[in-house]
Amino acid sequence: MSALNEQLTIRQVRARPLDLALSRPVETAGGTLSSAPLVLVDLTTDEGVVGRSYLRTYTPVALGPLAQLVENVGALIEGDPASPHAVDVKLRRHFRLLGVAGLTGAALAGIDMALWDARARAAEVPLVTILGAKPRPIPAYASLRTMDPSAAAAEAEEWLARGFTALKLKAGPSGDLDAIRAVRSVEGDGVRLMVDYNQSLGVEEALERVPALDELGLHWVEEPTRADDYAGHARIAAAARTPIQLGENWWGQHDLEKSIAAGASDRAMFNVMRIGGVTGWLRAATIAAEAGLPVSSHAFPEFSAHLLAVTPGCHMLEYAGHAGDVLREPLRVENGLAYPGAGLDWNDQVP
Ligand code: SMN
Ligand code: MG
Repeated sequence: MSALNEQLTIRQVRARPLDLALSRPVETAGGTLSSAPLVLVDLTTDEGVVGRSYLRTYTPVALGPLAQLVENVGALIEGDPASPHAVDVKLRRHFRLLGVAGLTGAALAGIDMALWDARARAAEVPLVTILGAKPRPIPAYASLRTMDPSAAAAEAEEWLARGFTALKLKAGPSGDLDAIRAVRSVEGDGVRLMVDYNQSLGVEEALERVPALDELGLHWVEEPTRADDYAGHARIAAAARTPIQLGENWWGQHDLEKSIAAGASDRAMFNVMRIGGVTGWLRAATIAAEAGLPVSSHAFPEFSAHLLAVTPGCHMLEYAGHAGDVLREPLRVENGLAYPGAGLDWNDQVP
């Protein structure tokens, strides 16, 4: 099996834009998502193995450009061995002058994830196995889609009835306390609650508001202020007893390093598309472990379940199955535990 793995050669990278309707909009202080704009990536090899991944652009206006970029980048590696590390080095070198944040970083991550998926398929094992661990269930939390206090409380009840024991509420500069109290009122004992401000507070405002939440025993407060304001977050983290969570907006391990150097957060949260795909996640996981930061995931639960299983300081998986409808086998989550699955396959509705 491993011999086949060694021999895989990249034939073609195909990327298709798909603006997936969501059954329920996702509200955040950074805007409401009424659809999930996805780029579906299929990486074919000469040996017939296909690796797959998907990317998210959050706004449909970036969908076409990202799909085109993924295919253009794919053309640079046609005929190369399907080795994620070698491809990572080659593509980073190619983009040294442009940089590897934003759409470029997303495109590289999508190709990296598809390469790892291809390797796992060629070896006929789940991704977690080729990364060196046994598949194991990962503690997961449900991210609420609604911010209005009574709607959020009703949604929390649905997730608790499904067996989740950890929830995340998105909040903004107004109505946050009402929503937190409303969700708390339906929780039983032992339920963890996290609150995500999605960068919506000014630093001075957060310095008042976040320490005032300390009495509520929240499990973390996420991105209270602008994601790249590491110094601002460090001041908030020093002022609050509640742990501060950052990371979904880190583009690669260097942003993580800047955040650690500033003492900006008590926890880390990787988004596999921004942190650099599977290869970038593994690099970042080592750095986070050395800094003693527990690591959770942001979005992309299907890949994250495998990655968290090999991440020292694995904390929690964010269950936000926004892409679930395009997958033949959506991630299995039972009683608040996520089970790393097989590779991705698109369902029959995907053209
Ligand atoms: C979030 C970000 C982007 C889309 C949906 C939700 C949020 C989270 O920051 O952490 O879930
Ligand atoms: Mg967030």
